[in-house]
Amino acid sequence: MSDLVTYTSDGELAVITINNPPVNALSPAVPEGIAASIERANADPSINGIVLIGGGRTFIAGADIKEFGKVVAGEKEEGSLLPLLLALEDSAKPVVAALHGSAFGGGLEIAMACHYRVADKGAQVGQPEVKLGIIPGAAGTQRLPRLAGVEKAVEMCVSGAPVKAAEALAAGIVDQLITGDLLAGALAFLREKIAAGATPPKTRERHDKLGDEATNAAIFAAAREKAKKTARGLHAPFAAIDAVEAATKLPFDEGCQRERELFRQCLFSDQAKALMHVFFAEREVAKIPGLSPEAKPVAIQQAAIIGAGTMGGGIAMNFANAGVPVLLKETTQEALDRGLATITKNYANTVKKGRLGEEAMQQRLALITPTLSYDGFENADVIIEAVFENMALKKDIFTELDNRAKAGALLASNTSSLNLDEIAATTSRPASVIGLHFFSPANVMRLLEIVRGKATSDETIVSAFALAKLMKKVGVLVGNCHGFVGNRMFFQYMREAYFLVEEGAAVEAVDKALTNFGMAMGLLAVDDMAGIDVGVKVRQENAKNEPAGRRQPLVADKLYALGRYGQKTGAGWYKYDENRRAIPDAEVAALIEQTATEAGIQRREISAEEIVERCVYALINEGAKILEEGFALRAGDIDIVYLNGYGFAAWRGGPMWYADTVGVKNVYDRVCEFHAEHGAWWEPAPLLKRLAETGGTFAAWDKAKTE
Ligand code: 3H9
Repeated sequence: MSDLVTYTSDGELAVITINNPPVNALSPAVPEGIAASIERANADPSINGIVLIGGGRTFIAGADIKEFGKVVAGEKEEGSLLPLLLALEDSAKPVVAALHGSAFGGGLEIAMACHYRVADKGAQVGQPEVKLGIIPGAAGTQRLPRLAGVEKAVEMCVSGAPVKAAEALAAGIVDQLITGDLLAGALAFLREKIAAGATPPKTRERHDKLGDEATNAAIFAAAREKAKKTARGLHAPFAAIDAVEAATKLPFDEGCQRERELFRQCLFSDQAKALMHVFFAEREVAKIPGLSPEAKPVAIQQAAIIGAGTMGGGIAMNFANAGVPVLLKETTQEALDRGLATITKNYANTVKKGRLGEEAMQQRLALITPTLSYDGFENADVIIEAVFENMALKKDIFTELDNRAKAGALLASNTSSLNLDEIAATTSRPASVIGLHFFSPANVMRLLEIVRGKATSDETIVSAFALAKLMKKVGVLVGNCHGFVGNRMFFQYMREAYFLVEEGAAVEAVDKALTNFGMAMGLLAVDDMAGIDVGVKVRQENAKNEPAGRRQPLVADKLYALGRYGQKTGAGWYKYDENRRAIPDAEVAALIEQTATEAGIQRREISAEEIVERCVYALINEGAKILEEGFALRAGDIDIVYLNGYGFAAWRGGPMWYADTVGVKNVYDRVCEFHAEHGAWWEPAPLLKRLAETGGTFAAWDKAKTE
């Protein structure tokens, strides 16, 4: 028997326990161990029923995702769970799956092949495969509609969202909820069934919930329509619908074969590889090599924020949402009132959408204490400065904080561009100073750049990561360079969009090429949303540090001069109707053409492919520089920044993963062409060159660094 699966008995019942920490993923020895245990129980005349349960914190979180990588790379044969599932379902002795934690993916598929399912109240079940770019591959799309009905099965397989135990009970996925000890409850449940002489039901033989053709057709059509909007560019959600449809039209075995075909198409796709990369990159990002294991995060019981503007207000909401009391300081009553009014309006909108109760809103608001003084700051465990980007002002604030904050408190700046070390140097405790770069709207965006200064201590870093977790954000450690990781790359990315329109691409053509590629928004629409005035100021600031004589964008400055600041003024690169819908503007097209002609820029047709290459390869080239200079720890970290802060499509894996997908050499060759054509902005990153010349990848570079 494998070590990962143990076999014990409780009187006349066998208990099969899976012990494959941390999440009981289905590494090969697990299905083997379960199969052997089922056989043993069936061969033992003293046993008349079987409980299958997970040891540790969960039932089974699904297939081992690492194994998929090996299958796709051809390093390993693809196994199938189907024989095990049939063995479970055909077991002469009844089998009950006892669920706690997560029964996800292959875990739920195993549970559905058992005759009964009982669940701890806190358990969750789900088919999250689409989030990895695949679909259930062990009859999940065939058994789930038989238990929960077609509509629920489609919803679960297409969204990948987990379902809580009570909902799973209502849907018919589980048969009973257990209060108290799960194993004892499962044993009692099974004894009752055996005493009643019940015939163990086989899910695959059920048809009562498979619906009729007309109703099902409407369900599938609606699901496909919805997926076109919510899963733009993704293949797996559509494959999941096809597979559930097969359950309604084909006998079980044929349905399983169809599912298998669709599963394999997805598994070997670039989308699945990219999404599995994202899964692991999200978990790697919090692992910081070299930190002292002794470094422990400070407990965050009281927070304080300076500045109640858009950023400060959003950050205060993050604390309130996490149940942490927060002081919110401003310099005038008027600014404070304005800040609180915005926070209240934001919460009220969430209540209106039905995503928050009125009482919860009041509780959260009550956690935010507005103030005009520093009183109470001495009790704060974390203080975040979120005033506008002015070094002198920030230095004054940090001097004040140094006098007031208690020892060990985290002193953070939300600067997006200023030198953190200079800010830290005004204090007597630079080890406690860190950058926390939130993205707007700070209460919504998942990304948090954690900026490590020269003197930032390990304790401060682990505390910042703990804070990110508390706020349900993904923290990424970055170095203290201009623009840090995200914006430093964004400058290059946006610049290419500006240049492309001047060279002949229509504004809407640039945006469409990028959204077709998978970006959440086109870059020029982003510029209009963020504010052309903001972009111009940032560029003017950047230009001070750039070598003279480089080509600079021209049209954005002209839009600024015309007062076309973007959405907020109703016009920017686009004009906007009363619903803030972007409409292409002939005036802008004329302005671009005139500006380009005056500057002697040769205008030409530009393909969507070139638009994507110019914008995305600019990101990759800068990302490679950042990596080699050590301002990001891993290429995967850069991907996480772009996926969570800049609307890069997850199924592309992020810019650095995308470079590997296209082939680093191909990217490098194109960068060299752009360099020859467009000059110094395109100086190839030495790391990109090296990887291209040695057949390397960013993924391998990451791996070599962590080994
Ligand atoms: C599938 O089942 C296909 C089937 O149809 C069968 C076809 C044949 N594999 O997230 P955490 C690791 S597809 C390998 O931090 P949490 C994870 O990397 C699968 N490793 O914990 C991390 O490692 P490390 C469908 C996995 O408590 C550690 O476990 N299932 C897997 O916040 C802890 O993870 C899914 O997609 C895995 N399946 O959340 C479920 N899962 O410590 C994916 C986790 O070295 N998993 N690890 O960084 C999850 O959603 C969450 O991990 C879970 C726990 C909710 C379970």
